[in-house]
Amino acid sequence: MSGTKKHESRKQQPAHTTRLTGSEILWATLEGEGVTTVFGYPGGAILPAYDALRKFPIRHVLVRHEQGAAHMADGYARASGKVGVCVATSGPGATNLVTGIATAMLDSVPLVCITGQVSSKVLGTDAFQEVDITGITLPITKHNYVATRAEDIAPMIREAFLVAQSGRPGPVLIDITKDAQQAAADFDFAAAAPKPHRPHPMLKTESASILQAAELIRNAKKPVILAGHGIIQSGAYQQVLTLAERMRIPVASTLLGLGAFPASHPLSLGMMGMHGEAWVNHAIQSSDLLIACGMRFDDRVTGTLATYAPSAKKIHIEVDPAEINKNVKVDVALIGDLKDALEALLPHLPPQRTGSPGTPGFAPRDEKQESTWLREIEAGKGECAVRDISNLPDSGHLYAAHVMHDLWRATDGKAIVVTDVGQHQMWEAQYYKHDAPRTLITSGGLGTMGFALPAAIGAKIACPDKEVWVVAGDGGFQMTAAELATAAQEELDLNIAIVNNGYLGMVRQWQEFFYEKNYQSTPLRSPDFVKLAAAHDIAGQAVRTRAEVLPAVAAAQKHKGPYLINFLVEKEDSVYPMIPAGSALHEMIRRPNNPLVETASDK
Ligand SMILES: Cc1cc2nc3c(=O)[nH]c(=O)nc-3n(C[C@H](O)[C@H](O)[C@H](O)COP(=O)(O)OP(=O)(O)OC[C@H]3O[C@@H](n4cnc5c(N)ncnc54)[C@H](O)[C@@H]3O)c2cc1C
Ligand SMILES: Cc1ncc(C[n+]2csc(CCOP(=O)(O)OP(=O)(O)O)c2C)c(N)n1
Ligand SMILES: [Mg+2]
Repeated sequence: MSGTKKHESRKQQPAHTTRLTGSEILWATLEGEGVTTVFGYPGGAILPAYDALRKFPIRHVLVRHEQGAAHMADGYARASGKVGVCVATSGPGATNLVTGIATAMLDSVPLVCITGQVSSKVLGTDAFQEVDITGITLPITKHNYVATRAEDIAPMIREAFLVAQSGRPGPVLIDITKDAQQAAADFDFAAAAPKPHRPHPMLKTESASILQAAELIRNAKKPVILAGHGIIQSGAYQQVLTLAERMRIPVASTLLGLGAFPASHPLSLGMMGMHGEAWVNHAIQSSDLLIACGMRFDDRVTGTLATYAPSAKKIHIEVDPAEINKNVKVDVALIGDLKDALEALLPHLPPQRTGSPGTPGFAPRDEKQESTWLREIEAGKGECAVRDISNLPDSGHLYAAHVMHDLWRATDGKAIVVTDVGQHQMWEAQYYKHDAPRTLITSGGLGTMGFALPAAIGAKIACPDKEVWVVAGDGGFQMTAAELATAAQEELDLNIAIVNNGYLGMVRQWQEFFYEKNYQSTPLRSPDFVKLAAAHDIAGQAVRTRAEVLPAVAAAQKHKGPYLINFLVEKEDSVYPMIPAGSALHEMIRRPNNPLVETASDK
């Protein structure tokens, strides 16, 4: 039922215009924007909106904490490529969204967040549950609005959708006062459309820069493509694949870029950075050309900037002009949408392996040189490679690496995996090979513990036919474990893997390496997670040995409804390699001795 239609008979209106309350305008506009699901939690200042919701074909997922609502909207957006929507009341409801909004901001995820606000007449009086949420979220939103009049709601929401998705995506918040929700106004969805924006003057890829970039690529002997999240956001998979294959350039991925280029492709190197593979970081350090595609040279990716890829020229293809030369000074910047920029660049590169003799500027490819570079990288794998753990004997010890590897095998590498933050997140990135975009959902920039379970709920609702796995640590899982009740209430077919090492493992690892093993406040006592699941009517089991991993995963896959596996893994294992803070990209701490060391603590 369309909210617009339902109210058409109320009054004589110009064509397409209907008289609605602000609350009805809110839902009718969301419906017009194609929203089918929102994640939220009610309260006094948003009650008029909740009262009107029954008239609209929008599914409301009742969360257990508003942080969960923001993460669910975030997971929904990352899995689907659409805008995620969350709703909260004023005051504590709104402030509970903050961590989720910041998480989306740091990873450029498009959200529209709706908050109720006290009545406009009492704004600024410290009224009950009044907080200045637009002030609070100013630095963590792309834009935000206060609506104090019903007639402003539709234009603000429509503009919010445009802002959230355009250019570099991000979260937008609209704070709607209670009296604006209750007042009536004319509603015309089409008329509320935002005026076309003039594109940012810097957002045009200069043809001179394209030619410069093409020349650098043609002449490079040791090029590397740095594949980032922007590839997923612009949908430039095919263009990046063409660039890599045509010029035979190896591809290193950021954490958020995993899946943008198929991990199983022969030119795929894997993850770069602090916990990236050693040979990937060495390749970057010895390259003569970096082609950064939709990535922002985060400090987890570069190590110390002074020593970053010292001999490499750098091409940065990026939609946000503010990112150019922010961390890494580049030789050529192509500012604009990645897909468009690559479409403009590719015709200037040799169309085939041999080039087109006679075409100006088309140098023939030097196949020998390419192979030498690829062989040099391949040779770097040798001892550095993360051990092929499928060949490891089952020593009776269960390592997180085993769990991730077996999960990858059992799901055929096709599941959407939503991780939390910590060691398990890095092991997932190392051992689960993502061949398709939007199959790894993880909080990279803010590194928000508690993200996984709610974000996975959002991802499952966005992609009900996909197999979705939560991979969380014992610490982070407890931060938002209340959302188990949401998964149960929504009867979601969601699989949950807790990598339980009895520690805030990533912090313990830093204490081990840099604080003389002073494990202050990192040993962690947890509830029996299987019993906790049972309290929610959620099935599950604990797993202690490698041999039990695949059967448990199979049981979760077979089970209809949520299923939780508590993997009791090696307690004091660390993620290797690791670049200590302040070190160069090639100065990695390596796994001592055996790739997977057995420790005394796991008798
Ligand atoms: C415990 C922990 C450890 C970590 N270790 C690592 C590590 O070892 N290696 C690693 O890589 N990361 C690591 N990270 C993640 C890291 O902090 C960053 O989040 C990540 O590197 C960012 O990847 P990105 O630049 O590809 O994505 P984003 O930060 O999302 O940046 C994407 C860029 O693409 C641009 N963009 C967006 N849309 C478009 C478009 N249409 N066209 C062109 N450009 C576009 C954006 O403007 C932005 O600049 C770690 C995180 C945690 C929590
Ligand atoms: C909300 C929040 N608080 C604190 C941190 C700092 N932190 C990063 S990783 C980590 C430990 C995570 O422990 P756990 O969830 O058990 O995962 P593990 O590292 O053991 O796999 C902590 C405390 C954070 N990232 N987010
Ligand atoms: Mg842990």
